[in-house]
Amino acid sequence: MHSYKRHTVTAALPYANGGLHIGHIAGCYLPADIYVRYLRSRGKDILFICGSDEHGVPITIRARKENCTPQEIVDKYHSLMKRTFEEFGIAFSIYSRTSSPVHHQTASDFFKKLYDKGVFTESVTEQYYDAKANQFLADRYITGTCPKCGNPNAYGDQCERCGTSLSPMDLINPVSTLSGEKPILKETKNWFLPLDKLQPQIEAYINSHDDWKPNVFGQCKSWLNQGLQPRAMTRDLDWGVKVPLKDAEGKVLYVWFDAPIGYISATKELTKDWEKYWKDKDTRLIHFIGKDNIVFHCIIFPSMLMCDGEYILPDNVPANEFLNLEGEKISTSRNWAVWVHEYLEDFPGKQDVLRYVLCANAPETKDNDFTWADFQTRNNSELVAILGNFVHRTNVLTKKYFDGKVPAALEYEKSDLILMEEMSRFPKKIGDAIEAFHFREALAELMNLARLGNKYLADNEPWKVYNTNPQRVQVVLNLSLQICANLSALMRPFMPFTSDKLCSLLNIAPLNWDAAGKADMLREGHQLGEPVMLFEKIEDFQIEKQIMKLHHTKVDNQPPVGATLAVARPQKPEIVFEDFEKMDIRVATITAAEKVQGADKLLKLTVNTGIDVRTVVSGIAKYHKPEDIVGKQVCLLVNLAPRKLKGIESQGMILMAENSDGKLIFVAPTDINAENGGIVK
Ligand code: B3M
Ligand code: ZN
Repeated sequence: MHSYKRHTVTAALPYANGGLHIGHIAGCYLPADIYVRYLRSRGKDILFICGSDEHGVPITIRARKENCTPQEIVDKYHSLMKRTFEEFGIAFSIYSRTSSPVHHQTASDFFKKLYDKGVFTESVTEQYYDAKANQFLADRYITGTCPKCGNPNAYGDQCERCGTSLSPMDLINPVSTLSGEKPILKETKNWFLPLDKLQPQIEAYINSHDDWKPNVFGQCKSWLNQGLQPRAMTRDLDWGVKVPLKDAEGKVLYVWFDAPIGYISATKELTKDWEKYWKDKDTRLIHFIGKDNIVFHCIIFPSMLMCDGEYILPDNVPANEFLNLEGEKISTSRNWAVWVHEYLEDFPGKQDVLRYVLCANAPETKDNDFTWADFQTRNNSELVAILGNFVHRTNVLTKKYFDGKVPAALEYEKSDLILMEEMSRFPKKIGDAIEAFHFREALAELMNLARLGNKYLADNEPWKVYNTNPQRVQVVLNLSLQICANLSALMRPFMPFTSDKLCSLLNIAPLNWDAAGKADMLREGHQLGEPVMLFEKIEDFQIEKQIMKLHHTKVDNQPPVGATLAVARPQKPEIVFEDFEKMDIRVATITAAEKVQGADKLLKLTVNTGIDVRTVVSGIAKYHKPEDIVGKQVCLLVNLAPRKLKGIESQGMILMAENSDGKLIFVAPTDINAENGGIVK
């Protein structure tokens, strides 16, 4: 445990332009909440700060889309997110918003102080401008091709595919998202943070934190290696915190300048004592974020804090990777997401099931996948079968034999002593893992404690022993109940709702972390409460319904304007219609697929062409798993002369399109009415 006097823990301020999905929760809010709940349970002085990020282009773009004002957008989504967090049990000390007057004042003062200190460089530069819309095109108002990875849909501030932070000038083939037009260049004055000059200080700061998660530290190093560039801290926009200077009409602070200051303003709003949470060296500042926010929290915000000079710097930034959903990237625009407010409606009272699954499967070290099948399995075979089952059996047996009162443990056997010794180690094991931000490991240990309990019951078989040796059963149930009490305390950071239920079942007030580990948490004669089920089975139909919903509400929109290959190959020489007509292309369905031994690129496919069932060998193994493509309809060139590949005769060729990253994707009928054998022409 660090010897800090207090902690300030922040979780990234979500943009108030939509709801919260499981990716947000798994990436940032749940780990932060577990961490904070743990430290609170250890009696630490800790603030947990969050709020809505209500400025920036994401908000104004949404307002245009929904045909209303930015203020209406942030009001709507701020209250939705606030309520969702509350209902999901994310226990912020405060959930504020950056449109609040306190924030505007704080951000404005922060800028002014740096300005007065001469920190910023003022420069007139040419920026992209949409002549039709009469507007400068900052950040997400502009898209184009990423110069790093060729993603044709990179934003003016960031490429979401490769994570590179960009400026509009970096984009190849820039396009205005307002009009779809090619923008012109126009001069404008802005204030820049000279990150280039600050590089040595930032470098020293980052290097003193080589204990950060490898993904975080690595990203910072790669930024530093490329050499930091000055970055504009103001924008030509009308939505945001006004730049507090005379000659700055029509300009606002860059959203990434004002948003992190939102952590400070929210703290101010919460307590008069805010300064000690931000300026006292005995305070440990920790930012929980998703991986796309690393540079802002590890480089830009610390630079701002350094320039001010009075603030402490983030001591750790435990960023997670991304969570995918059913094998695909979560996407708000395609509505490929599980929305937490909808989950809460569809699974009332089951916050902890989702909390459990998202933690057990958190993208801590690499991107991970959420599937509804895994959700069901983890509920049924872990929460119900291990944790719930242990608590239930202990409770029922105590009711049956001892009227629901904790029996006395008069004489321990060796196996009991071993059990107690093992039990005593859990608070430290779990706590150490949480402190190291290894939340999955911590949760796995919690389940091991329940497993230990199940094994103890199974080994001792109180239901068999009672008739001959009721005294032995007293000991066994006493210790099993002690495990239950331990579980109630140790599960609290992860599953607070279930911990409450378990406390009411045991008829105790919530126990602190440091009380756990012992075998005297429940006193002899203590009356247990009414039985409650901690978890219940989730049925197949509930899962099927969710999967159907996902597919039905998915928006299969075409990629936005500008989604073309970075470099398209030139057109081939002209052909006549008769040339084309020679090709017999049919709709066909893949009915079986397997890997080809000794060829890591090839799949052996069985396809129903409507004419016959035949074998096709296809070089797509790198991009598609056999199990994912069975049942898929494709377009197949059926009259291509057969040829042998790795000894297998291939009787046709599947049409595929090649993406800019070389990935082969299916050119397939999208209409479910397509019939095998249909001619493609
Ligand atoms: N609103 C970005 C995001 O949601 C952002 C975080 C601000 S934290 C100060 O990705
Ligand atoms: Zn990129």
